[in-house]
Amino acid sequence: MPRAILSVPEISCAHCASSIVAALEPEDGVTSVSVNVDARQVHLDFHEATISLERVKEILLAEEFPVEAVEMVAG
Ligand SMILES: [Cu+2]
Repeated sequence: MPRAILSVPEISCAHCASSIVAALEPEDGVTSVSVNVDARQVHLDFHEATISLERVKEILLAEEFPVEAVEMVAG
């Protein structure tokens, strides 16, 4: 299962983190979401066959958290 680290510069506080988790966690294909506020990163485990990274970016953009960069890590 892929794991992505998304750089999201707009993350500034715990409220941002809970908004992001609330937006992504219910989505089919998302198995784990965590937010590192200090690093302004979202750590995401997901099933690529069910949800694309592009869809994840759209969801975050709709919440006014544009994704600046994506790093894929072994998962
Ligand atoms: Cu905030």
